[in-house]
Amino acid sequence: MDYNFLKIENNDGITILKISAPKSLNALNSTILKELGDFVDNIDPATRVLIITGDGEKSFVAGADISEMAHLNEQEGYEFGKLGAKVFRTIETLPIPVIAAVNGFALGGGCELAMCCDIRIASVKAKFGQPEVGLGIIPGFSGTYRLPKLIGQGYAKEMIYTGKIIRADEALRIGLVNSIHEPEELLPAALEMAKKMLACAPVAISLAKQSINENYDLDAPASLELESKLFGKCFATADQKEGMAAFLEKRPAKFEGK
Ligand code: CO8
Repeated sequence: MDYNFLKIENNDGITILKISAPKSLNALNSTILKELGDFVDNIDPATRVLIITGDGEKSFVAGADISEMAHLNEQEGYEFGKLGAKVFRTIETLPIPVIAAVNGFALGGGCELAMCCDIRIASVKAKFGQPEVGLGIIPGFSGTYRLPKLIGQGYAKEMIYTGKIIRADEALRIGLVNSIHEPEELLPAALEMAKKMLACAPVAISLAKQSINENYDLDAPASLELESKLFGKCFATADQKEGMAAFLEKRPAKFEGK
């Protein structure tokens, strides 16, 4: 599929994906969502870390496209919500780490896109919010599911019921982002984090991600059983043999991702 709204750069195992719709501050219409869905469904197997950011200096993603949503009926609204939820769940369950480098507005569907990524880092200029109730809708791309899990119900409800927009330093304080950076240092910071991940065993990272993600919805006994099973799986990998041998032989490990 040719992409009109995605810019993709591949660099030695790290892929940078930029959402690019400058006329609408990178707002997500159904075409962009479909492109994003196609991209993640067919992600280059050489990609070991994905970084998602917004094109331009002002916006990560300013939400779902309001001009497209304005005319939807109930069934179409349901289908649009399902499309966004499906694409974002695919991103969340990719077997590789996904870092959101939030360079500007991350509102509505933009905040929801950032939240389906494993890790969020932000420019000091970034702004976050779920302003949907001001438009007569609710967060519909999984925001009511993920925001309370990330920052707790109390503050999530305040953000969602008031539609308030928060700055990057507040997003850092409430744990919505891991770190904040000067705008020109944001992508370098994301790349530096990605490179640290590249130095580690890919299968182990993937299994750790699976364990953290699936533990969300399990009770303690089931969660601990899942972790033990995935921990056991590590011992069936060449990377575990190599990682431990390298430690004992006092040399750097060379992981093959097997
Ligand atoms: N949709 C469509 N167009 C947009 C959007 C958007 N979300 N955001 C910005 N734009 C457009 C503007 O209309 C404007 O276009 P034009 O130049 O043709 O007038 C252009 O981008 C530039 O925007 P502004 O002139 O408004 O720029 P400002 O710097 O003055 O303001 C803001 C920037 C604060 C980001 C402002 O544009 C704004 O408030 N945007 C809307 C933010 C918003 O409410 N986002 C949430 C949308 S709802 C949502 O995401 C729901 C997700 C779940 C969907 C479930 C479906 C069922």
